[in-house]
Amino acid sequence: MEHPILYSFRRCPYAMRARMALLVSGIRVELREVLLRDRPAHMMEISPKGTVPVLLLPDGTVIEESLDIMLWSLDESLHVGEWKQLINGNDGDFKHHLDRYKYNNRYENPLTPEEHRNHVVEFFTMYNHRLTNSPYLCGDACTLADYALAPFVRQFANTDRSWFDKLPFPYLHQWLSGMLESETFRDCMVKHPQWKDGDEPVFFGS
Ligand SMILES: N[C@@H](CCC(=O)N[C@@H](CS)C(=O)NCC(=O)O)C(=O)O
Repeated sequence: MEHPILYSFRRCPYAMRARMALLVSGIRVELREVLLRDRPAHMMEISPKGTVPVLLLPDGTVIEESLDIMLWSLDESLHVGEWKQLINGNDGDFKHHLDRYKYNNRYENPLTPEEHRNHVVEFFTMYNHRLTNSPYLCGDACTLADYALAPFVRQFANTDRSWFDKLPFPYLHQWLSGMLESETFRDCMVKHPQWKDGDEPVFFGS
């Protein structure tokens, strides 16, 4: 095996952040597009927890957390600022409230969608404040925290686009548009058919 293998799902925000990190790092991988209801046996063998993304390196190492894929692929010069704190907040409380806002009836005893939405807005207040001082979350360049958080902010925004657009956070709006219009994001969202064992390899990245 010459290239790493990435098990991925196009619409998964964790997989998006991993794909963006691989793209900006110029790492070419064999991409295996997964359907979560029909996960490949090989993926479950190497990573029984069954979540995407999963990256299998040529030496047999399995990286099965999106953040670890990002840290492995992105140059250390992009591990800057308070990325740990921002990603912990995103993957913790932000994601908790995002899921309960978007899929409220799947949860027992949730707050109302509006209450969950308000908790997310607390994060946006902080992001917008950071983005008042610099064009990206941790400074003048697009780095780890931006790639890690943008897919989740996008998911929130797409849940009720006109409500999101009316929020008084111009710097956050500008940042999200910039991230989504970037070549990296567009390239990471190219569609691939579901991978089946025996298919010809499909490559992703340069
Ligand atoms: N902590 C994991 C979370 C990944 C994750 O939850 N991915 C979702 C898709 S967006 C998934 O695979 N869900 C399937 C499941 O939980 O069974 C990471 O950062 O990679």
